[in-house]
Amino acid sequence: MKKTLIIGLLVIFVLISGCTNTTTIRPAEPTPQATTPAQISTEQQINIKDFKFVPDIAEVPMGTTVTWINDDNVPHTVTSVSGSFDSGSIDPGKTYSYKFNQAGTFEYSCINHPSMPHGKVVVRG
Ligand SMILES: [Cu+2]
Repeated sequence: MKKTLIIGLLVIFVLISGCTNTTTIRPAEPTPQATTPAQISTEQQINIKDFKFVPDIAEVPMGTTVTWINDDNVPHTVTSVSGSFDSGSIDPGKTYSYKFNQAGTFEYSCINHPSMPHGKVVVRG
């Protein structure tokens, strides 16, 4: 008889706590912080070393400024195959930067060394 009472009380307790849990109003989730406005500013570096663009394919988000660094001992150029950009001569140790504001694949070469493998910048929209 006593056992039944205890079990009964336990059942009631479980029911009450169950109900309590389901009716508890959870604190509001913290509102996500507003992300930085649309202006995304990222940078990508490409080295020109041993007559190669490293990396030869750079995938970047739109709006990225790509900077080429001439790590060789001779001048190179970064010249777009489609004509959209051209660094002119980049002396050893110097850099050239170009900001990509349009999505697409931009292939470039070095005018001084036509045998150099072309590089590519792939800009995601
Ligand atoms: Cu070159």
